[in-house]
Amino acid sequence: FALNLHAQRPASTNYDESKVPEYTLPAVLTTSSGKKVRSAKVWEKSRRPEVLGLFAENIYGQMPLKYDRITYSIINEDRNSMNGKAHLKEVLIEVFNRNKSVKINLTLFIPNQKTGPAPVFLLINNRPKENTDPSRTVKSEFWPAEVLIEGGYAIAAFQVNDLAPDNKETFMNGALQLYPEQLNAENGMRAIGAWAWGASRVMDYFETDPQLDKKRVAVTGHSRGGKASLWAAANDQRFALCISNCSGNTGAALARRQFGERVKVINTVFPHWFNTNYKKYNDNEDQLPVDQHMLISLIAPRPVYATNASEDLWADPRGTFLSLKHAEEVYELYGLKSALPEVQPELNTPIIESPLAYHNREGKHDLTVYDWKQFIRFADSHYWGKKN
Ligand code: GTR
Repeated sequence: FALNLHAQRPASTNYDESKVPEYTLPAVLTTSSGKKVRSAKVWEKSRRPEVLGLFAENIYGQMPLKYDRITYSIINEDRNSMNGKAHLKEVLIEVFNRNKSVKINLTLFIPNQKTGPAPVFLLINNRPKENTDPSRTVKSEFWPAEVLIEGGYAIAAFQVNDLAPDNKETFMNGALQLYPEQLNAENGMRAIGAWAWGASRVMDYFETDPQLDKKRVAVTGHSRGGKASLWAAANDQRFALCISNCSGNTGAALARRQFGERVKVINTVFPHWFNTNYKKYNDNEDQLPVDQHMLISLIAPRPVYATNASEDLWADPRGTFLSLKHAEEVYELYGLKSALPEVQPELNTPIIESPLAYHNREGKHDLTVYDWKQFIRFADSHYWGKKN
């Protein structure tokens, strides 16, 4: 997989800061009719829906909201997992629409030491299922469930293939079965949209579980999963926090910088991730009516944490930091002051006590225990004002 992945990176990829072209970002606070947005009220009433619509139309596709029925069954449960520290629930979520259904397998650990409902981290898992092993025979840094339980958090995950197999030939064999009209639409939902849709169906389940604090659910993802976590939080305001790890192009990084991965490459290698309209922007980023700072802005006033790894220039760490910076003006409409510095922080220096949070970890493109420990600090500080 890794070898293959690097073979798909063109020799023309730019990693040189001095070769980043000059660019002008679309103004997040100016409506399409040229009106300047000066209040949270006007943002929410007119500009926010417009921006959300532009992302759906040009990139991620529509987000279907209706379905006929949803059922939840606990298929396995252990009140004494992790040596009594956690309550394991394996939940089968089945969503029905027009005589078709999709099954989402959720793994969930809830801390036993907690009085009252527990806040939750939900990972949109784009790695093999073993990374979220319910039996804990396999322990992975990618989803270090014990660390989260120790920190007082419930931890949940579902695998993206349940919603849309990550494959250009078979991605439609999942949530898209419920919405076949999406497939023929140029602005229709595709794989990343389906994964985000799945996160919302998991949220539907969380709302029914009295052991969980549904006002404190963080949606998290790594890389392609991190693109989906941003899109999920933009659409579904029930997510209290959004964390996007190494999400790069069409995730948290600015497209117009044309640094590392570009729109044409992502659309060529992963044609099933985004809608058909997005292909118009191949080698044509400047024509996009949005850039990724506007996706982050859609999540305001809820906190967003975007992270990178130093060796992962493909995901443009600097472009991710700048994207957060350009979202600041939307948070300011809510009276929220970001603590991000003017220039990209040093490696391993998380800026956490801020509605727009950032770190660039030393090392490779991955999700590690270091990252998760920062996510816990981020949630602690936003939920309980706990200082680090
Ligand atoms: C790469 C892709 C990136 C990122 C990554 C991943 O091949 O170019 O956009 O999503 O995969 O998901 O690990």
